[in-house]
Amino acid sequence: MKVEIVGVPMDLGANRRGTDMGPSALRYAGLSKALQKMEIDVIDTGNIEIPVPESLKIENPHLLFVDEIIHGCEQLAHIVSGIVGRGSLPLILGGDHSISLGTLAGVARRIPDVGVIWFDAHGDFNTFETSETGNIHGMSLAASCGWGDPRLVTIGGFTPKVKEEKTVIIGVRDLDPEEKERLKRSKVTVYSMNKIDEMGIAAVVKEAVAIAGRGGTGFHVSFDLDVVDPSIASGVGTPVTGGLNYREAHLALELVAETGLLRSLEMVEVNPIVDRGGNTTAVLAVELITSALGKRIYC
Ligand code: NNH
Ligand code: MN
Ligand code: MN
Ligand code: MN
Repeated sequence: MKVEIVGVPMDLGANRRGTDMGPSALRYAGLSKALQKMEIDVIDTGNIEIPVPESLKIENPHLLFVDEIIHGCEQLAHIVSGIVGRGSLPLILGGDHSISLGTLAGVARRIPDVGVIWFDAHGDFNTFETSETGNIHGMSLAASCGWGDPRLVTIGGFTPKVKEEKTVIIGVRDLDPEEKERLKRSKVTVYSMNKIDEMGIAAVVKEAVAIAGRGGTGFHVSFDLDVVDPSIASGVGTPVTGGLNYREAHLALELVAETGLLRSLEMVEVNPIVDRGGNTTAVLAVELITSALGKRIYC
């Protein structure tokens, strides 16, 4: 397997500074070495250039920094599409979750019927009309499914990137009121935390890969680190209690790896400046990446 890493130092889509340091934090946590140890052929292509918010003016409070986010996502889409076209697996390091608009545009250009498994405490299913914050990271899944601002929806030149029927969210425990109604009306499959408590993470992930992987075209995994419980992943912008524990998070990605259907992977929302344990959230993210890419404890 060949993996190509792309860093996206983006925090324009979130309400707090710091996720722009996510790519550095993951590299500092030993990402490339960990993959080389697994005998994965890994290339780090470096970072995309993203402006800092201090250099920008807010034009639209309902779609904060929309122009700059679109510009960054168009670049990312181009790079990711190139990686998939070469037969490599793109590993995208966020950055806040708005970058998925670029990742999915790049993947879906090459794999039109791609599925998506979205690990997140949140739904990211707002539009500019339902968002209470104007932060685009809370709109990225909705826009990828074709809902919201026309410019966001058409990043990469086509819409939708993914079909709701092949979209699954896992780990949700914080939805805005109108976002919840939108999700209920959609064909997206949602496994909230209480569903995971009830069914167990293994059963949930097995159903999820069947839905996202239907037809055998494969799926993208978008992993927002805030899906993990803040007691072991404090370095995220919007922590919510009651998340996945250490083994649940690993098992979920181990089961993903087993399917052989993973086409691309992104790890987002790591914010090292609010991490209470040093760089432990990035260290955890690196460990989780190795699980998703096939590292096994025993068999
Ligand atoms: N739902 C909120 C919003 O739209 C919060 C989103 N925050 C996230 N999403 N971290 O994953 O602004
Ligand atoms: Mn998210
Ligand atoms: Mn989230
Ligand atoms: Mn809110």
